[in-house]
Amino acid sequence: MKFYITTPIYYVNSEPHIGSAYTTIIADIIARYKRLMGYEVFFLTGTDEHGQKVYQAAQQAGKEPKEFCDELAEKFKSLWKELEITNDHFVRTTDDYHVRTVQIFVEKMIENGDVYKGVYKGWYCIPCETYWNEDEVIRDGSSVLCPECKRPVKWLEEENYFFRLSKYRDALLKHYEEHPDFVEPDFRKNEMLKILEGGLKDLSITRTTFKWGVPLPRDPSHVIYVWVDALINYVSAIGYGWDEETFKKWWPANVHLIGKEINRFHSIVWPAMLMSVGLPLPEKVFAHGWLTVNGQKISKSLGNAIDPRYFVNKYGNDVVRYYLVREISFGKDGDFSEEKLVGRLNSDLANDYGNLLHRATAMVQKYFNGSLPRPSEGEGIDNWLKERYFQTKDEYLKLMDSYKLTEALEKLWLFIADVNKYFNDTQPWVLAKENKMDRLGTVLYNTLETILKVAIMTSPVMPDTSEKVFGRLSFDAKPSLEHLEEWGVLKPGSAVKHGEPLFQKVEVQNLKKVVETVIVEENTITIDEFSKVDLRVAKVVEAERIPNSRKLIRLVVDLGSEKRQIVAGIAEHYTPEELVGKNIIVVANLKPAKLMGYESRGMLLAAKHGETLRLLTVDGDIAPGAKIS
Ligand code: ME8
Repeated sequence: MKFYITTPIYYVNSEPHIGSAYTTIIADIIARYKRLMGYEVFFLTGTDEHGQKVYQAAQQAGKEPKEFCDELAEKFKSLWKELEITNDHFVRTTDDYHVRTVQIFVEKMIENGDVYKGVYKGWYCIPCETYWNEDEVIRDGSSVLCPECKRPVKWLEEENYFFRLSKYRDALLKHYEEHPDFVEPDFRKNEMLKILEGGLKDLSITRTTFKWGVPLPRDPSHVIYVWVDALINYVSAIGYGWDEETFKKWWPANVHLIGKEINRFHSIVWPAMLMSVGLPLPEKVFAHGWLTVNGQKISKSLGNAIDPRYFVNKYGNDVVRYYLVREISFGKDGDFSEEKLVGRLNSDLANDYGNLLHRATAMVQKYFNGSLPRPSEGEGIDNWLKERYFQTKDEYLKLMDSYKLTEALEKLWLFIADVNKYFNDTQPWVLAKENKMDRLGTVLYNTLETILKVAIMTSPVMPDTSEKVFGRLSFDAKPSLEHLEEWGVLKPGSAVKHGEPLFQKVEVQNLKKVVETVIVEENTITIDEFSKVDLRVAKVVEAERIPNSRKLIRLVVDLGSEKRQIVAGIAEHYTPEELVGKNIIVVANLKPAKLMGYESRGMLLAAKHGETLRLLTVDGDIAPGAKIS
């Protein structure tokens, strides 16, 4: 039995954040669960490195694109290592095998008659790397915005190659009909059906106005559209075009796990591309919701990215993983809250789970010398516990198999509450006092056997904790489905180790602002970065309005060692006469720019509030050119 699971490959325009970590962690949980169930698993993640967005980010960083991508790809890899992600491969779209496979794939689409040359006239959103039609963009005054990310789009007019996406509409609808679980959750499938029912437009799949991409072999002045390039990673990484045997082994993927905003690419464009080259479609696309902060999507470009390391270092991997699955209802959006994380840690993990193990192992240590007692014939309550276990196990497996991860943990914790009830109702401390050692041994055995089951079932979510529990219970087999199917896996007489509680509780106070603090820290700069800005006092010696401009004034300022021309948009707030003689603050090392034909060498600083604008000056007299630090 094989299972092939993928995450999106992440853009390397910026470092990974809790959003990309979320998908990767969930995929890791599913991969570990499938391994536990006995599947041979291939778990793929990686980075999306071509396209305009990444190219621009490299330029802004002053680096060659490949060098920039190498650095960022390393950051993703090292974060996944820290988060104990068990991916089997990490694909990079700049890898040679991937580039060749993209070329083979697209050439095949061409050979199959699905590509033609045309002119693309329309909008393009660089942050989303997405084409938008006139009727899709948002108009806001004079701005034209992307309907997805609400940032400005650019007008494109290029000769491109087009993929006959429209041709596949009926075949896609048929596939959706025949495979009702192809896209999940249901409400996401319905969004796709609506798009399909509205009809599909052909898709531009090459670009000529920039070069950072995979060249089209037959016409290398074109580079292949970054989304087409990226989607092909799902087959390039497993050998399409270079290792047919491996490819056959793993394809089709069992699930592409993605965020909801890229569902159209995965549930419409990608399946149509696969149909075009004659490959089977993936079994499922699962589009989960977004992590939000105060209702806003977490993303680097919105400036509210959270570094998962902060929480992992503070609480540990397992707690963060448990929180993400248990608290953020899988499939839907959910707000990231450290308070809620701590709430889950204190109640579900420390109280319900950790404390139960702690109490049981303490009693085995005290009354049985740390050796697991042999259970006797059970009573009604023991049978009830066993029944509750088998019922929970069945429900848990079923829910996990259908990607209902949050509900699976809910069910499991209802069971843990029942194990606590069992422990309290059987009153082992009274049994000890009354010297009913046989009965006490049975209760402790049953309690620890259920804890072992819980540790096995939660091992995909909290692998480190489960390892600890296995150690305490001297369970050294490789956990598997078999261990869940039978009761009595623990061997009487084996060592039970009592130790530190599994989880430490955390005080809830002072947490409210922490998420905000992390975000602010992400947006802070170092003193070195600040000192790159050369701020100087400058005395205005000349000022005049620029003819035909409502806003611009040309200033000549004295910087002590030199005089400079600066053009500033302040004519609606100051007259030239008011300016002459003022000591103002300028950024002296800004790259020169031309405004209405006038060179401006520097920028003055001003404070703005609503319609009011006031220049920054110094408090008292000081020599022109004085440095501000
Ligand atoms: O879209 N909440 O890359 P990307 C939950 N390169 N998940 C989030 C998230 C959030 N706030 N923010 C990001 C791309 N994600 C393309 C994909 S695949 C062939 C090409 C996760 O770096 C989520 O899985 O923008 C989302 O779909 C993905 O990161 C987007 O990553």
